[in-house]
Amino acid sequence: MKVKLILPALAEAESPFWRPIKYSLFPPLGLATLAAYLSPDDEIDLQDQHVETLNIHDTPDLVIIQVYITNAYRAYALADHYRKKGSYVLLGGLHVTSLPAEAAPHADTIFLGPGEDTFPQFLKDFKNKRPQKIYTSTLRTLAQVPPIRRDLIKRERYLVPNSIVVTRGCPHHCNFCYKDAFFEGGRSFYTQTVDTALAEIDRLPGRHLYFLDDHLLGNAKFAGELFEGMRGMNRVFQGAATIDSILRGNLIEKAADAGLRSLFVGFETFSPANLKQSNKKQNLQKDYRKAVNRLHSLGIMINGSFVFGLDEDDKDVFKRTVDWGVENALTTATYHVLTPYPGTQLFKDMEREGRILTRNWDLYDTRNVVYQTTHLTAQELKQGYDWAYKEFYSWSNIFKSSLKHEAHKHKLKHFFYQGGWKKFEPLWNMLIKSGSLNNMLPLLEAILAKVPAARKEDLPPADQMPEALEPEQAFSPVPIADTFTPLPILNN
Ligand code: B12
Ligand code: SF4
Repeated sequence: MKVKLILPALAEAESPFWRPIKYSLFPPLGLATLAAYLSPDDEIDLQDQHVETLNIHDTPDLVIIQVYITNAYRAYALADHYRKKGSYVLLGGLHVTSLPAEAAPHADTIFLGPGEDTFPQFLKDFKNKRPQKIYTSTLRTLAQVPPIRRDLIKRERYLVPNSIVVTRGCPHHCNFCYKDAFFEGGRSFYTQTVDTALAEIDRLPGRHLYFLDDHLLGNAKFAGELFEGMRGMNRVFQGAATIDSILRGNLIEKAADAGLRSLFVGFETFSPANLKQSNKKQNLQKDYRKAVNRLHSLGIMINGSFVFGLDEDDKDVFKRTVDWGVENALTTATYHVLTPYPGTQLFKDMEREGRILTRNWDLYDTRNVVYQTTHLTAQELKQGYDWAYKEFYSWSNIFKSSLKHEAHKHKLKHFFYQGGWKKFEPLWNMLIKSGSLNNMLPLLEAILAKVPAARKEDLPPADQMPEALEPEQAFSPVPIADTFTPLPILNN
């Protein structure tokens, strides 16, 4: 059977703010996971529209399309196209799960929730010529998951081909998050066995890994054993976790020992009222600064995530948030305009209150205001969000926050990491165009090498601190392999 798997490009691909590098980070892991259930005899073509031009002139027997909210319209158009040609079309993923009635007219079969239980069932039914219209996932386990078909991934097109997920979901229930809706009808947080996770890690070439798990430290027992098992593997990795898990016990030290070098942390807001409204209990009464210091003392860089537009936010929230990030030397910051995704509790609440202003899903990209705000006007919110990004990534703030670190090496890492991500766009584009993005991987691995805790003798004399440098100068005199830090980060 001829099978085509497609990740359609997000709407942003056509916007003037399109950043090719952001969409050349990670391969389509969900689709490669599903492909593992296909037969070795199947002729499989996996296409990711973010990194290649789609060939739509073929006629596969089966077409599998992954739908996110901002690629939904494109996904539906592709589905219609292939159905007209006589292919059998499947739609699944987050957006289909949130709005099955919207997706169903474009597909022969739709899938709600994760695919590990429903997709193999569909394949059996399809073979027996009895496929159903809808499959809803209820059995939540990663026990029998076959190895991901990574051979179908065009590794050279991605900066981070070694993305990996070893858990699904998250133990928390923030009201703006997709996860409760997606995992409805079954467990919403579960893990692989430690042995399976270690075996998958072992199969990945090179040193660098990016864990895409929502909350890598979410199950302390699993994570502790995983890090224990990874200790001898000589890996460097990045991931995401919550504030409370950073502050609790010694899991974060174990993670650092295993190779954790940068962490995505959901700070979201400083307001207890906002946290309560968002049901973000795990952040309530937690000392954000203490979490930051703990990570820095372990040489772990921080990508802080913040949401603007929660009901208690006022005009000062943007400056407060940026200043805090600079003051606390966050390496990168990801800002979001609050976005009520369909299916979430937040969407339900806002819909009940008549606050949803548009159902144009292309605008649900966390950069646009799609709901009725309270203290801020929509314009203030959008302008404040844009200002926050510009301000945090201004050269003066990049300098300022870099200098907050004690170790000289850490200062330089921070400087180039932050600058590299936001200021080197032409270089990224050139690498993508020339197909050599993946050649940056060894550099990335070198950069993620551990920064030992600062000792006094490591610090250069005050007159040699990078304060004295102008931005242009700062790039040239430093050996690039030691400092240039093009670290990929999620979402900004
Ligand atoms: C990697 C990632 C990205 C990458 C995506 C590129 C890529 N190649 O995958 C990048 C960096 C580009 C990205 C960008 C953004 N992302 Co993102 N991202 C993720 C992340 C961390 C991992 C995705 C993943 O690989 N999961 C692991 C695989 C195994 O799961 P999966 O993809 O869901 O696939 C499974 C099922 O969905 C299902 N399935 C999927 N499709 C199909 C189809 C069929 C037919 C079947 C049977 C089954 C099926 O089967 C698979 C196996 O179970 C998720 C969080 C998460 N943990 O999932 C957020 C997530 C998807 N991102 C999110 C957001 C908000 C964004 C941004 C808007 C953020 C921003 N401000 O920029 C942007 C832009 C997206 C946009 N404009 O819409 C939200 C989505 C919310 C929503 N309701 O859509 C998530 C869920 C994060 C969160 N916690 O809120 N993201
Ligand atoms: S902690 Fe993160 S992944 Fe977990 S429910 Fe909250 S927003 Fe979602």
